[in-house]
Amino acid sequence: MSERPNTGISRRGLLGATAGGAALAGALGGRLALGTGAGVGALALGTSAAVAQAAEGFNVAPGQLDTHYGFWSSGQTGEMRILGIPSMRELMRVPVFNRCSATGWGETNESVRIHQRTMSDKTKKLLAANGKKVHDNGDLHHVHMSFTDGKYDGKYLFMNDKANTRVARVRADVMKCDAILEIPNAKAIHGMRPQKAPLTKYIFCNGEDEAPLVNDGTTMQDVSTYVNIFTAVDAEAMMPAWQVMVSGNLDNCDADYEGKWAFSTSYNSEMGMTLADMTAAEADHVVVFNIAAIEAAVAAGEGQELNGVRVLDGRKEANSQFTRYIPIPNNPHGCNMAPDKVHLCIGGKLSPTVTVLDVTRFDALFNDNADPMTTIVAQPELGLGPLHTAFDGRGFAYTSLFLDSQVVKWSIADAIKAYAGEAVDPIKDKVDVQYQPGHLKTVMGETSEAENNWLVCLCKFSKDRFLNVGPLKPENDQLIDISGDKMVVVHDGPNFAEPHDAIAVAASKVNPLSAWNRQDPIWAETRKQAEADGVNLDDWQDMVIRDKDDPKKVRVYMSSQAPSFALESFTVKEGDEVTVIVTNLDDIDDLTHGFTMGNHGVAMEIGPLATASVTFTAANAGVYWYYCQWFCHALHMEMRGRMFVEPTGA
Ligand code: K7E
Ligand code: CUA
Ligand code: CA
Repeated sequence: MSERPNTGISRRGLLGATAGGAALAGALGGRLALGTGAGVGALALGTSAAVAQAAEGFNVAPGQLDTHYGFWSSGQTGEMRILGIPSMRELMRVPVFNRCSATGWGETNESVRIHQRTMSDKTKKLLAANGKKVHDNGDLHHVHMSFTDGKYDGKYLFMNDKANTRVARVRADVMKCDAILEIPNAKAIHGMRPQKAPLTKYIFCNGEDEAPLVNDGTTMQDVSTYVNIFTAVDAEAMMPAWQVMVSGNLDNCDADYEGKWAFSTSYNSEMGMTLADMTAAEADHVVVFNIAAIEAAVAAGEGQELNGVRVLDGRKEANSQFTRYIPIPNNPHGCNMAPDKVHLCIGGKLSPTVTVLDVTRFDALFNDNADPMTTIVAQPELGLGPLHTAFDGRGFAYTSLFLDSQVVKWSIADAIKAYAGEAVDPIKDKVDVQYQPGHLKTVMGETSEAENNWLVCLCKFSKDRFLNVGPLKPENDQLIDISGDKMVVVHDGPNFAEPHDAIAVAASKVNPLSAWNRQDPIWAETRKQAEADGVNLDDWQDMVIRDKDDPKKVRVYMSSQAPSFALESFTVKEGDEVTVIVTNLDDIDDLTHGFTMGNHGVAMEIGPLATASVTFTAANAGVYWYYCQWFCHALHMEMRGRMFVEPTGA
């Protein structure tokens, strides 16, 4: 019943039944032959003994720890997730672009300040007009860690929000978001990568959607005024450093190991507005960005200043030293730099090929105007719908085949030989995955320290792999053992919408705190306000303060120690703007308190030694209970108090 993985390209009937499969099949001009439906249950495995052995390695017994952190994107859920590898257990969710009911993220004053800190004035006005404090949704595709010398440095995690053109940063010491930047001028940040070397000075951000550079409605019907924008964000300041206008749109990106280049794929070199137009050309391209040339031009004040950012013209017709365009067939997608520091792999998507570029030849593109085709050193035909490529430390590459629902293992060296005319097959193995894989990641594979143990493959469809939970199904994150010659799928992991990408990081690189530092900058403004109010946040203090200048504003300071809040009750008036500031004085491992105000839509997390605050409007007169919603003590239920709301005029 099982199909052998190495007998060429398998066809699966169920592919045609998916929207993506159907659209792609159409775009492929019917090249996708629909099979017999044999795909279901046709998991091709080497031997059951190999599976058992591999599964043994993936089992993390109770009380044992994973060897690696996995940092997962969550797509339209808007959060970052932390999983253990190889157990694939979800360890934590870190809200970023989303509103989180548990932690109060998106509503606490600290998180709202982080959302608003770097917003453009225009955005603030728009939001004010909507009566909303923040966008509380996001489409988070890519999570990447900061680098030093081509290795993860354990400092930050960066992530994109395609929906609202933003990037965010999570501090790896506390695993909380500490900056969100809405990028001006660009539209829809999709591909996003930190600079790998000498350190992460920039976050490279691809603008996927085209729009007029000055998008004020005056030329919106005139597509010839549309541009796409590549942005470098200063990783420490979390502010835009510079932008480059490009020809064609921008999809995924990566950076080299010398700090000289960034590169981005484009699927819409046609600048088409319809599916037919976007797939019209035989080839699109990769844009190579020359960072030194761009920095020199920015320093010299070239280009134009727009919304506080210097914008350079790197479009084809500008003939600048900022960019070069390398033709790639056909609507390419993935953009992955190999740990050998030389080879850049571009997934062909509509082309069954991965194009391998030698980045050491990029100097000649700029210095000698070399033919871009001279940078292509291999173009192996791997199967249908190649999207992304991952790498181990042995020179093998692993490419996801979306349409074939497979992962293909191939040798970069053999692909280069084959391209030069030698009779070698670069393909070493294929394994079925369930189903339609997008990103896939080896452990440390986007750094110079790639390992040879696990491959995580993030499948877009789970279909029949789990109990049916209704029309909306989970995605399927699969763990593949790559330690031997044959790849072996050892674990299916259902996951909620919608992991696109993940990275796997050795546990030794990540060392988060167990309790907060009382001086943490996240609540610096709250601390400043407390000092102005004469409140010592580091003491078991309780105070209710009515603002001298604005008598509608009340600040309630209380600390918490299991199992009680310092304040058993406090009193405000109807319609008061109440800010509750809670400091958790417990420093015991894992002793988190919460603060929930009944019937006010207010709840927040207060971790060990943290301060958190939330502002709300006191509702109609009456008594309202607040309580700790984080189970903290045998008397946790008793950890509650009353807010008395007096009628106005009382
Ligand atoms: Cu391929 Cu947004 Cu990285 Cu999804 S992208 S798969
Ligand atoms: Cu404090 Cu529950
Ligand atoms: Ca195209």
